[in-house]
Amino acid sequence: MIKESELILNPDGSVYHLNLRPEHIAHDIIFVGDQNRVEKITQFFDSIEYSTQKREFKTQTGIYKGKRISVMSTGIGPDNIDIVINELDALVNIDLQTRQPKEKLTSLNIIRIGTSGSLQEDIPVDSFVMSKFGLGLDNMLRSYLIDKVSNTALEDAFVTHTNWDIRKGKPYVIACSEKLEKLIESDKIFKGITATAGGFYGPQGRVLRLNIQDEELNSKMDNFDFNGNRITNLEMETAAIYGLSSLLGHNALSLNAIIANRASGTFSEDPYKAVDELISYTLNKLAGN
Ligand code: R1P
Ligand code: URA
Repeated sequence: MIKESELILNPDGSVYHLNLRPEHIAHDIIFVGDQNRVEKITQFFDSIEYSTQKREFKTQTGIYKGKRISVMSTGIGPDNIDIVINELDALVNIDLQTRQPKEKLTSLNIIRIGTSGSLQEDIPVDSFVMSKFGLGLDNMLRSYLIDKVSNTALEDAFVTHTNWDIRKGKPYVIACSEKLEKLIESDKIFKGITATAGGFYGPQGRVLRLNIQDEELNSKMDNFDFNGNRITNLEMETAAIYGLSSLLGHNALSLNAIIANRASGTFSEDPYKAVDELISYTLNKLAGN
């Protein structure tokens, strides 16, 4: 039995942070970072059956063209992903009455629709990236047995190429779920390795007033290549989503609208347009159109 201190439930039986009970979620779930993006998606639904919010975690479940989908905001960063995926997994794979893990496990399909900064000149603002791999620079998953699912060849290549300071903790690399990659297959979307950082400024090499960046590391990241896979973009959730989903047996895919280009120093004039396009593309794929 899982103790009350480990799996914390609210008085109405919902999980602690997400405020959800098992019947409130679909098995196809779209993650967005920003809570205001949830309704930008569910405005297209035929009906909404459930809405809730606690802190930055807003969830709406409803029907889009006959398909039941949940949309939820994760807030910013890998630490929030730890909360969201563990509580979602508890909703489907732990009996909340008896507090026992279920024998027959359920796999969720998780698709992130996010925003991101491109590292490559030829991946401009307002384009889209599908993360074939998540490269975790954030260290979040080190408390789990991440070696079970990580891609050691790619990790070693990255450490060697960048001369990575191992005191920062070895980065982990996890692939997207093939099932979802096939669902979204499109030549409109660049594919590559998405590096996930634990912060927006320093950890992504952005200098404002604190000029203590490792320029050599930054340029080596831009030029890294592993079997034709380059590091395409930087954001703050993908590797954590891929890592925890793999460990718990869920499918995950991360799609990002490029709103900043770090190579050219440009920012999108209308970042929401690219996000909106990605939303309608993903919804139609999920609904089988
Ligand atoms: C930073 O502005 C946030 O934007 C990106 C980053 O990953 C980080 O969460 O994603 P979202 O637009 O999904 O929040
Ligand atoms: N989100 C990030 O985390 N980084 C960027 O450069 C843009 C969006």
